[in-house]
Amino acid sequence: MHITSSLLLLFSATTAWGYGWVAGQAGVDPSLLNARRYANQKRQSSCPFNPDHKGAAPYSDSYRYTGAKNGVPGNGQGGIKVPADGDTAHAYTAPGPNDIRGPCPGLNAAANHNFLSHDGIVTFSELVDAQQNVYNVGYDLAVLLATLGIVADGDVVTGKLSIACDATSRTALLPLLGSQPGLNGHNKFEGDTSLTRNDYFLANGDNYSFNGTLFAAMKTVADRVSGGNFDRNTLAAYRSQRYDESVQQNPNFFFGPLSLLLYGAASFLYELFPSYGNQGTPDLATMKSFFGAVEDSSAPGGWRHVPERIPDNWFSRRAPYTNNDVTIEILALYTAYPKLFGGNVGTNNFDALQTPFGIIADGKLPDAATASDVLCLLYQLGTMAVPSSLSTVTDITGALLNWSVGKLNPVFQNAGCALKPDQTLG
Ligand code: HEM
Ligand SMILES: *[C@@H]1O[C@H](CO)[C@@H](O)[C@H](O)[C@H]1NC(C)=O
Ligand SMILES: *[C@@H]1O[C@H](CO)[C@@H](O)[C@H](O)[C@H]1NC(C)=O
Ligand SMILES: CC(=O)N[C@H]1CO[C@H](CO)[C@@H](O)[C@@H]1O
Repeated sequence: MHITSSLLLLFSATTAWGYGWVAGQAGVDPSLLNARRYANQKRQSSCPFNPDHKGAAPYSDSYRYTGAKNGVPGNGQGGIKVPADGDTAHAYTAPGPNDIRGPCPGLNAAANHNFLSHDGIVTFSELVDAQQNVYNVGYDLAVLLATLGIVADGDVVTGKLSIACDATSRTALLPLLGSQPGLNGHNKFEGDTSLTRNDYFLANGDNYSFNGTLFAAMKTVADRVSGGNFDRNTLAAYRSQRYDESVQQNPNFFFGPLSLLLYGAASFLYELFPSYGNQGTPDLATMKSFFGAVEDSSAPGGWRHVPERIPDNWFSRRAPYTNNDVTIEILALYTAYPKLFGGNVGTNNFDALQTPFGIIADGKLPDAATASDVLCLLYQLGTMAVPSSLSTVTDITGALLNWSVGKLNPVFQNAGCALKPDQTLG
């Protein structure tokens, strides 16, 4: 509790998640970081607005999937056809110009099938239910991702999150508390070295649009490494390549502890996207559907973007994909090509993180790190993240921590991590 508060103070001083790590390092020009924050503000002014906010399509008794509903855990039994035959409420519906879609293909696809609110303004419960019912993400991981998403980029008072750009007027109860940037907010949840999205700095602040050149590059690695499959070997090699490109090209490259989540997202390609999950094949056809990639020789990189879609005749993975499973994959992907945490202070001029954080020391995960160490690190990140709303008001600190501790402690009960006490603040 004491440690957490001082970390929070440290972070709120620099305002945005991530910058705190780099700003204090020797040789860092903090004005670059501020410039980036400005660009962020400017970009957010054109967030689409759909006056017709419907909420996710309700689950009927005929089509229950895992039974997850209103935030209540499902039964973890997958192998279910999604959307089920006859479940017209969850049929594919293309997003309109006023619907928000962002950097996450998994959430975009779920929204395009009304498992999340079609306008892209989603709630904690919608996120937890949809991850279980569509992909058979385990309840524990579904809660972890939804909590990290909302703490970092959403509003803990209303429990709402925009899956892309800043939609504060719709996610915040009190706009006074500041603005919530949505999942596009840089270096909160969204980070550099994404698979198919540009680094924020390299694309004038567009870190959320699908980039056909990057999709083509990922396919090239799949062809070279795994006979065209997007499996663990492919993703490990391609993530390593993306990191190296960022070091060489992006003077503002930042790779903090939260970047471990990007390894988790990479594992979703071969653990969640194939029909029957890890029992299916992570082939090109599957990736095309979930990433919304269409071959088109006139498009950049030869790939045009269309809305993300669950493939026809697709089944969710049989066993739930749990916190334990994902951290095993994070560690496997990382250790195949270990990378330093830290940031660039200029093009091809990388400073490793000097300050130890959790199990991270000397800028890297130690060789002896276990999946459960990684999981506890994620817990730590989830219970100390500074929401964007803290940029103007700092006295909701306690309530915010209480919120995420309250969400995470129940699912971390048996994870072997040192849990923070629920605080009852007067
Ligand atoms: C509440 C749950 C979730 C949240 C808040 C979330 C958020 C995000 C964000 C912010 C990114 C961008 C990270 C970056 O590359 O900079 C991302 C990437 C990604 N997400 Fe999610 N996500 C969630 C669940 C899922 C699920 C269930 C799946 C798959 C079934 C998924 C698949 C992916 C993939 C494949 C990427 C990488 C895209 C790329 O790098 O091109 N996500 N997610
Ligand atoms: C896509 O990514 C490539 C490789 O990083 C980059 O050269 C190109 O400018 C990007 N395209 C867009 C439209 O951002
Ligand atoms: C803290 O969270 C608990 C549940 O986890 C809740 O009962 C309590 O009211 C919360 N306190 C504050 C001040 O938010
Ligand atoms: C602000 C910004 O860079 N917007 C760009 C987002 O990406 C699309 C297509 O990738 C461009 O058309 C926008 O100009």
